[in-house]
Amino acid sequence: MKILLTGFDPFGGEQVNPALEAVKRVAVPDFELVKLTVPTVFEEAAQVVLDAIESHRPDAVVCVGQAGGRSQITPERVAINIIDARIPDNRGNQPKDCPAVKEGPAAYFSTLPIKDMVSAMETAGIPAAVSNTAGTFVCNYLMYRVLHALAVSGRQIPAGFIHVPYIPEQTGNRAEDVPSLPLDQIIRGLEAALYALPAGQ
Ligand code: PCA
Repeated sequence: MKILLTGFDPFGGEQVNPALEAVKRVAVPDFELVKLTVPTVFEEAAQVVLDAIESHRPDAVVCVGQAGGRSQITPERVAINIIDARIPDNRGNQPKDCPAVKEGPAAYFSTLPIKDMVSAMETAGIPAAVSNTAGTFVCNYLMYRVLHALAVSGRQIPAGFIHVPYIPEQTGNRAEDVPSLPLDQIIRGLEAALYALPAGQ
């Protein structure tokens, strides 16, 4: 089983992206992992991942991003066909109120086993929950573009998105209480989630 596992680069003034740091360190000996760094840039993000799907022909696609402020690892249930950027991406683009894909369907559901992934993470002692919104920034955009491309090409492989919290190194100096999760827990959580993929059981 070959899994394309992607992580976004740091954005929004952060020095690190816990998603990328975790993706780099995830190890699941039973699977072949193809790891990819994705720029936090509209369009480019989708281009890079869709190209990798074409060249590597993975059996599953799991994209990972940071959701600052969350306290749990959250497999996303749904990607919606809207971009409404609250901050600029890493190239200064800040599109508002436009579709991810013109005339695409309103939304796509994740085709990852999100409930099994949450159970697997909880069993491993890692805080996890299904999320019902991937936001309206680059993460939701990438999830939508990947699911749309797979739907259009008729390729039925599990694909979707997982958001991870900040790591304590990002939140230590803030005055307000911002939740975080240590990197090693994010790594173990992602590993547990990957083992919930059908061929991993
Ligand atoms: N999180 C952002 C984009 C990149 C990332 O890691 C998001 O949630 O859209």
